[in-house]
Amino acid sequence: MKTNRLTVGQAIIRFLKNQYVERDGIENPFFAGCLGIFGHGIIAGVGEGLQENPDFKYIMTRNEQASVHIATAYAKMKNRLGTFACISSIGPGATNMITGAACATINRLPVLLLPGDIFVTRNVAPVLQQLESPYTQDISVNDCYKPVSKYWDRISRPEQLITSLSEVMRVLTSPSDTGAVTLALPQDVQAEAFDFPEELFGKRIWRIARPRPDSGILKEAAGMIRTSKKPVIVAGGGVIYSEATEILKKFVEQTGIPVTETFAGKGSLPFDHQSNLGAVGVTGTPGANEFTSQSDLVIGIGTRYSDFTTASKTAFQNPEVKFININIAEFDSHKHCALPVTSDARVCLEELLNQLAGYKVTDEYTRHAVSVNKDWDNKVNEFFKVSGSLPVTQAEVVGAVNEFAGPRDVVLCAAGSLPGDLHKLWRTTDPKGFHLEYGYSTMGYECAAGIGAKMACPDREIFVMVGDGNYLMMNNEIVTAIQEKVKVTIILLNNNGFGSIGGLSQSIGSDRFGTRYRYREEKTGQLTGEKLPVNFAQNARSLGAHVIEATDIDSLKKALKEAKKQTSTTVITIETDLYKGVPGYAWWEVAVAEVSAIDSVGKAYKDYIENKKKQRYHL
Ligand SMILES: Cc1ncc(C[n+]2csc(CCOP(=O)(O)OP(=O)(O)O)c2C)c(N)n1
Ligand SMILES: [Mg+2]
Repeated sequence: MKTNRLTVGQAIIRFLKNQYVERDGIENPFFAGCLGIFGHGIIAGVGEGLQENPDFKYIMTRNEQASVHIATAYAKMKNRLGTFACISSIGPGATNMITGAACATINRLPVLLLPGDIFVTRNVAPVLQQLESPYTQDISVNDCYKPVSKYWDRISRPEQLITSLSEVMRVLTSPSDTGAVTLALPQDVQAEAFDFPEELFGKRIWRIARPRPDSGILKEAAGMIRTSKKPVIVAGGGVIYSEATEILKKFVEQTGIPVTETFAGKGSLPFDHQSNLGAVGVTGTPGANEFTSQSDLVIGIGTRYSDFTTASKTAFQNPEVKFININIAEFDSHKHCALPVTSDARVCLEELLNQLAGYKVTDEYTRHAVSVNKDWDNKVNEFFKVSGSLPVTQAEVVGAVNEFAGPRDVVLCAAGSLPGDLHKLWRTTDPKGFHLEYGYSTMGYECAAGIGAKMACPDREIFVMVGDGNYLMMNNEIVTAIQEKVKVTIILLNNNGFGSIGGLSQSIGSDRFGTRYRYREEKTGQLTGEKLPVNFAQNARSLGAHVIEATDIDSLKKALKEAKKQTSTTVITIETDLYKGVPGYAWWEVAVAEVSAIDSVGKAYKDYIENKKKQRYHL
């Protein structure tokens, strides 16, 4: 056997740079490189391996959590056909990546995490940053990755790498099982040499299959559709990741079945397609929610049915409602006791369409879909209309950015009140135009993720829309964007606090307690004083960004034009109204205190119990 004497760190990098994926005959390297921050737990192992392999790009970031967000956003834009490896030292560097890992796993997006780990030799323990345990020596902070990883392993001997790396790739490239994969790398083992078999470093192509549906189940699905009166599609992220948007369009044009879209599924059809009812669920449009509420057959395609999609299980009110779930993951296809059509969305829709020849919903049903669509379009125009009063509303900002963005450009967001407004209002024209991380809704995702999205799609403008709270949580990667000459446009909406959680607080009777960015006031002892003097423009400028301060919609429009001409990352700041939001058209279950000394909480609890009555089990 021909062997190569390499350290574990060197072997990992040599292996990673030879992994490729192929789908539909198109082949690409799976890893775009490695992101991270060095420390004593990684520098001599993987760090040295990276230094020896300059053809595997190493990008230094500012926070390990952000590395994972960059990788996640890259993977999302690549429809899961590419990602980055993310490295960290041991201890806090490693635990910093756990939030990112959870975010990737929940969103079903592949990221490879390589945290350093404590010495396996143990005689030097406790090493700096080591968590000691009085009941076992076989534990470290990296065990915290277990529930948030789809595959987890620790390399305690160099040769374990040989069997582990194939599992790493199997899971990362599996459309049904993908998520965060964690390979914990003890700092001594990383630097140890071993005679690795030469074949480990050969080019390997992982073929991404498109599993076809079971023929019997598909026939049953076609039968259910034919006998349904009010079928509706819930399009999730799976439609986009499987590149099923073209066939979905054909499917709805032949059958007339209207489409509603989840956060990850928005863009499955262009917003102005007559059968696209738009956003569904808690942040859905009135039309989409009316259709799902009355539907007797819900066809979920590539959706996890999160509580935002199901309006906390109140979205489907027809007593006869049944579900067909087309999903690559068996786990999701069985949700709501659906007919489980476990398969790739694209091939499944092709086959299903063949079985539906001659079937079409009634003209009346189609006419109604068209009419609610028109109503919503007019409503969006109203929200986008500039009133002239200051501070501007968030909806006016969304409107201005949406109007300015080109058809292939991308809006990117994750947490706050923006996701809901964007879900409802944004007019998406391209399947990759709407990048919302709303599986984990990670505050801090935005600025980092913008870099990943731009690296995946350099030919698109990336508009990162971010609230002041999210920006304050993680704006550090602006430095990385400048370092890598990656240009994104960040629109920072400052409403001096949490519009989202403030509104939520009000709805549970708590009067926005603890949700505003204000000085602590002596008189009240609470955060009720003047607004805090944060200067966002100065902050962004200090990190190296080009900054434009807008005050109204006119200056915002000018700023967007100027930002487009810039070649480096640009931050546009604008103050927005904390209180003027877009209304919601469905319920979301958030717990309310059952007993309270505050009257408004008692009232909210009564409403809560009333709303809960609409909740259903789908059995
Ligand atoms: C890491 C994290 N912490 C807390 C939350 C809960 N949370 C969701 S949105 C939000 C406030 C976001 O503030 P901002 O970015 O200013 O947006 P706004 O609500 O004002 O629209 C909070 C605290 C979260 N999603 N993620
Ligand atoms: Mg805010």
